[in-house]
Amino acid sequence: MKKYLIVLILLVNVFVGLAQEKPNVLLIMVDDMNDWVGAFEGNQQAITPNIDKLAEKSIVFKNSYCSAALCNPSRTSMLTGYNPSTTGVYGNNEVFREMEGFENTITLPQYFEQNGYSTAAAGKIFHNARGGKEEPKHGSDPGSFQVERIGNAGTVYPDAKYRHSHGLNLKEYGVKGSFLRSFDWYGTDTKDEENNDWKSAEFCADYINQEHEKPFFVACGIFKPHLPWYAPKKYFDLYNLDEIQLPEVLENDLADVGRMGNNMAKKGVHKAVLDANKWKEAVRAYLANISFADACIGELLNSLNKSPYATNTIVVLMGDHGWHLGEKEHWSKNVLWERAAKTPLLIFDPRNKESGVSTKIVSLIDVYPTLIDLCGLPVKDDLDGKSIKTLLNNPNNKWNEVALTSKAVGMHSLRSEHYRYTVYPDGFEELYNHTIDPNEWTNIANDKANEVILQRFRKILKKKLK
Ligand SMILES: [Ca+2]
Ligand SMILES: [Ca+2]
Repeated sequence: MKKYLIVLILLVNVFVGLAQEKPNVLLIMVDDMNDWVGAFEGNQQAITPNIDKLAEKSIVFKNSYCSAALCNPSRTSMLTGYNPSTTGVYGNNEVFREMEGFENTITLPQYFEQNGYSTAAAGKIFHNARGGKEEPKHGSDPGSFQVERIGNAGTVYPDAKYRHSHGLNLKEYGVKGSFLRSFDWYGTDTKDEENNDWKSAEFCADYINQEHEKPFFVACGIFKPHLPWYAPKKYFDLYNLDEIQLPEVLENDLADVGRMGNNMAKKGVHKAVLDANKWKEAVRAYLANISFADACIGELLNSLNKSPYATNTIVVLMGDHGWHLGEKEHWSKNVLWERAAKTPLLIFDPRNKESGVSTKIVSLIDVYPTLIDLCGLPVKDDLDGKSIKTLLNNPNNKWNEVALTSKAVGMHSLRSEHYRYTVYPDGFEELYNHTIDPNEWTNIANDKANEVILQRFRKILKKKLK
């Protein structure tokens, strides 16, 4: 009798297991968004009510880092699950499918499709999977999504006469390349819904609100606060220019970062901004564009919450990397310091009773294995990251990981709980003690007392690069 009872209980468990549907996934990726978001506390002035509301019921990862502080390598890494040092994709021009051995990579959405999900995307998810040789440049890796709305530019451009109305003459300051054109801001006379990010949010909202037979994986790429900072004027008006607080900076901060570190910083832009007294304006423009991104995200989340899928959809929100606004005389990204390497990550799992903040060190490379884990898909054992599910169960669980951010071969940075270690191809090293120096002002790599710490980081890096 007892035997039969055990068999019966086992069978019931199997049927209950089969009947439980897999959760859906909504992944929101915000381009160039640093931690100037209310819930992430990188800037107290930031007005981001929609992300903050989502954060309240999520696990917020306040120490989350990208694999590379640039669109293509960061996104490639997150979506393939491989570090830049694994694929060789460090810049914006490489295409992972053209790298030897990675032609048939199963990307994150493809893995979900293989495991019974419908997939869709809108806006910029992949950066440049077609190598920029074909239009559309952004948003697509052929085969990654079943349904896709590809959109490139972020917003409606103002009339030509209003462009570069900030009056900066960047050329005079030795600034070159696309920055000359794109480093601009203006509060446009446009409605939210005329802007591309809003359309991407609407597309994803409409997709979610269809009837779904299979669980879905939908990715929404929000292009703002990527340059140029054109957003509807009402988002600029949220911030009083006179009250804008500037980032804390140290004079001659670059004195101890070496030749290559100095070369990374866009010092010309910083000088131009200072000379024209436009620092506050630029900071306000970035904040305004984050607020606009937040409004688009709110539109999408409100729609999800009203849908039949509100209670079985995991929401993951992230940036692709951070952004400097004058710290270390640098503007933009693509450097190995904290402000560029750190980017928001939060995960809302409606099944999770926990919410709160985790200060453990996590990386966007962990998103792929984490989502597999949360959705109960088979383990994919060739990924470089690690599931952070244990931190969703308890944000303070034991966790001793170190995040790797890379810029080029031989140019890497590691972030542990207390330190940032960076090495350049010429062997120059930086070491910052975050316990007492959160702005990374003082490079202590030269201090003989830190040799043991340096040796430990050199060893970790070697292991990470395999
Ligand atoms: Ca980006
Ligand atoms: Ca310094």
